[in-house]
Amino acid sequence: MTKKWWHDKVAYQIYPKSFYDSNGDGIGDIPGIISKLDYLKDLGVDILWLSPCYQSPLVDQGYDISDYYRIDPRFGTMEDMEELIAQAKKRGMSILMDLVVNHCSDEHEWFQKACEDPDGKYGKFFYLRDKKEGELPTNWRSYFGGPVWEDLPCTSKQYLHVFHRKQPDLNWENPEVREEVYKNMNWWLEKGLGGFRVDAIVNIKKALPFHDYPADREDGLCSINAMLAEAKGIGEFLGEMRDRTFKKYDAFSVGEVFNEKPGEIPDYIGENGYFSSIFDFNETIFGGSEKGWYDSVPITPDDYKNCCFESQAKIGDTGFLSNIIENHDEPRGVSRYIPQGDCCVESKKMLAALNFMLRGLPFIYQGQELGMENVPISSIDEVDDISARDEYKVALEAGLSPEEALKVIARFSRDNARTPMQWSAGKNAGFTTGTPWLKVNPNYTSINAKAQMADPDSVMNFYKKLIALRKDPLYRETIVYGALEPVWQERHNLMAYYRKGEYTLLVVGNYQREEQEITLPQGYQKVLLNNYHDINEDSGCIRLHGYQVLILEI
Ligand code: TEU
Ligand code: CA
Repeated sequence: MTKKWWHDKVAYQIYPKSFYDSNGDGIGDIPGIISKLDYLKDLGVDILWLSPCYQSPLVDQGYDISDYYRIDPRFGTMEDMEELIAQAKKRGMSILMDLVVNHCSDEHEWFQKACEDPDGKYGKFFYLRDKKEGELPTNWRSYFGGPVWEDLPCTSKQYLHVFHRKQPDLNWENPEVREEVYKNMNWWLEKGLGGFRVDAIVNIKKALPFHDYPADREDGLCSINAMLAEAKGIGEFLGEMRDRTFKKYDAFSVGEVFNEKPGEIPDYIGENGYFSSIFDFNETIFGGSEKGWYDSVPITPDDYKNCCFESQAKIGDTGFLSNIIENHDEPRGVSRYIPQGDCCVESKKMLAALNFMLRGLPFIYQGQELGMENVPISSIDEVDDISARDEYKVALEAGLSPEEALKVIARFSRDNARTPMQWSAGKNAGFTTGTPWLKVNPNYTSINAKAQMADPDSVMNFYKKLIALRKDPLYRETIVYGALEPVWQERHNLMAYYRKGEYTLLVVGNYQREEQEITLPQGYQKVLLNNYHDINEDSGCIRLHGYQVLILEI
């Protein structure tokens, strides 16, 4: 495998709106990020992915872009962005922006022009169909609920949006659209970006000609996945994108891809893959249902383990997965992957180590390093996330009571990850001096960065140790490139694996509150990390404490 500059890095995702507010308007901003660069440097992360901060109506919190060449004034200015790139570089860090090009905002100039002249140049930037009374062009359901078709204002046409109606899909079959996208990407890369996280990219290739699929809910509509499963040839677009943009800059790119077929992995992330890496969503997708969030099955520790190992086996040494515990679309990982009632400092550290030591590139989502948890909600009116609001309706329509539906939303709402970063025990968790745009999780008085910095046993300091271990010159090669081999996979509530390279490391986590025994006939050389202060052992037999995790050199 050819070595790449990003292989041994650690990445960190920033959700700008909720990271740090520098001017008291309640909204996190780029100057706020700049002021926290030293915090991030101290944590040890190298690559910073920023969720979108381009000009946007913020209907989907920035994933609806109305100008790809502008920073939204709420987040700052272009000068701020340039300053951020420069300040990051000074500290040996690189910035990734979010590339959202499956769709733009309906407030983008292209869409405005398409409304003015649907048969002209910009009409061809979108998927438009003639409107027929009482009939939609297809029966597809948008990701955020309802049909994907909406009337094109002041015309006799309708346009396609697989996400929100304010996110019209761009027509990637049109070479002019692709040119515009590449031009913009190169413009940003010229500014010194490290690369891009590539949003919702699996959606850019549609199965043509459009047709209906069997309905999968009472609403008579079908999931977009039915259409995507039939769409062939996305590789042509992605290969072109790679050659015209990333490749020229040796940029890092990570794709939001979750429906690749096993045989296609080398195309995606092999030597000359479309992307540097793709996210592993196996655990986040687990238990999901086409019916909606209300119908999903909770994940158990054994499921979690099997999901991780399945992904690892699938990728092998073909390339690099990007491993996540959570992101801005998911609930907090500690609230999801740790059995209810057991979420504590030890179990949070265990989850961190088990995920972080997997083969691939570790991504930390803001606040994950503090063990931030899901936020309690008492009414649907408190919820901002458009996806959660739709899923609430879906749950009610399926017959759940408002209380039950609210419980579902509390479990899955994307707001869980979007509450303001908890910097201190001060007012608004130290996030803003004004009124935060989204409610702060009330647990900030006990879970916050300031307190954790001062506590050697905090979750944050454990993350620092994990990051330092990945960078330790002695073990780096093994952790970055070493093979992953599951151990004792069939054992209940135990997740263990070897990382084998120049050294052999054993990562083992007791995924339950009860103690559990393991035997190491050959013993071990050294303890590299332990979330407890002791190891209870007796002649080759280790009695692991509840949620104890160990990283041992064998
Ligand atoms: O998400 C793409 C995606 O697949 C979503 O359907 C995701 O499953 C959903 O958020 C779950 O509720 C990306 C972004 O990460 C997300 O924040 C955006 O809303 C979406 O694209 C549209 O740009
Ligand atoms: Ca602000």
